[in-house]
Amino acid sequence: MVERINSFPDFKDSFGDKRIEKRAEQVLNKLTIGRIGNIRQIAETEAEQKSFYRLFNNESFNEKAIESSIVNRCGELCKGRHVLCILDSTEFNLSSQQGRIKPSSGLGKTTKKGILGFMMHSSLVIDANAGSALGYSYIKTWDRKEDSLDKYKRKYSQLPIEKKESYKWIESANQSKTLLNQSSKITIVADRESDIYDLLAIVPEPTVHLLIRSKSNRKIAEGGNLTDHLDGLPVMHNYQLEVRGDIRKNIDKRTALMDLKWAKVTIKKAVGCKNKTLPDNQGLYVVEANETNRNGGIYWRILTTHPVTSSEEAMQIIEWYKQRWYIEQIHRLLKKDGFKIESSQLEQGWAIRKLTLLAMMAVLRILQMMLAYEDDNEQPIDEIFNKEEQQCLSVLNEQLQGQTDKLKNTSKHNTLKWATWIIARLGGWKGYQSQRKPGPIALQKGLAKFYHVFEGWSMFQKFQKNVSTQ
Ligand SMILES: [Mn+2]
Repeated sequence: MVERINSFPDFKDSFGDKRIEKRAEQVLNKLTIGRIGNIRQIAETEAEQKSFYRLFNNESFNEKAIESSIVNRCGELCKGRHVLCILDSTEFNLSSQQGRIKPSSGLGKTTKKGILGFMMHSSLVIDANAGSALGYSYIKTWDRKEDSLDKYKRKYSQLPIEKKESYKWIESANQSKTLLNQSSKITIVADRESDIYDLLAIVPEPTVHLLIRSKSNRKIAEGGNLTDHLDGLPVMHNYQLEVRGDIRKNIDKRTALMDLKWAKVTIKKAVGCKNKTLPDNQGLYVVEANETNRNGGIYWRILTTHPVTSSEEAMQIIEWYKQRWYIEQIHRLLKKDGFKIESSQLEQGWAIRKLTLLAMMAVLRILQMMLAYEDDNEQPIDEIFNKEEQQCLSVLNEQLQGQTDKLKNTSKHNTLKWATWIIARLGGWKGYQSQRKPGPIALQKGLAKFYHVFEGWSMFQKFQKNVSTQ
């Protein structure tokens, strides 16, 4: 049997200090159990609380080292697979903590005027065929300088891309390429903010593809621009899209009727592109999905290096782009429903940033379980739970299954879906076949309960072992 690599870092040899490594692992476990990014609340005793604060203020426990222990794990997991690297940025606003936070401690401007915070850019890695989440191939946090002049005064548009914040798209794509060089194929997926000519020209390789939402109505060598070109084409395919309603974003739940078009195009180099070494044009495919008969409905125009010559291939592009939703879920769990990073109560910006990196790993496990139910992706359990955890899950499984067939864990024993059924049941989910899939809150609650049980269970195991060897 292949030895499966667990997607979670153990921080072994990460910080050059055994005590720091052990403490970091402890905090990650506590974050998973505590379901909140607040040190005071996850620590059980005052001494523990103090030791956690010391950890976050320790300079050997640094962001670079945390990042590499997280991403290196992902590199090993990706061997031989086609992976999607879903890139996205988000910002954390620490307005409620403004009075508490020490000045010049790693926070800066945000897009909200006068509010301190920091930025994060990351790459979530998903198996393109199985649909399971494997980890991250890039994570970086940074602060925008508080005292910097505005973009106009800094002559921002004149700067080479390496000097701009938007270089993050190229840097994260390049790092993912290097880190995941053992994968069979990489597809970089990103939203409109990443529609940058430099990215289109630099990143693609025979085994590295782009799949990005188009923002600019670029000029094309075929004549005219993208919009005109697509408007001139007939609708090539229709499909239906189930839209999840979202009251906060004013989106109605509905079945959208979509028109699909695709074409091969040659995009011309952008006038604003400062890099003289890049080619004057770039061949790509464009896929357009447009909701019919609805003003302000869904409209996606996607640029990709994957060949698109049939409706199946065009639909595959749409399916892959849809998976961008998962990185938004990660950001939401970090901020709102889950870890509430924005009210962490730490006094140093650096510490909050390090905490956020650890919380990214805790959130990953929730996403992995959500995906296990969403797509039936059969992710092997060994990638998420170790052998001892699996034994404990087996015992719980017996307890949680009912007398009737309606309440049975029907998934294969070696899959994450099997474990997810147990975890979700612990979190209050009813578990009937007919019921809705478990949501993030039930999974978080269930995971917390599971680790409390597991702690006791492993103590008992050790005790029994000691007794039997005496
Ligand atoms: Mn974005």
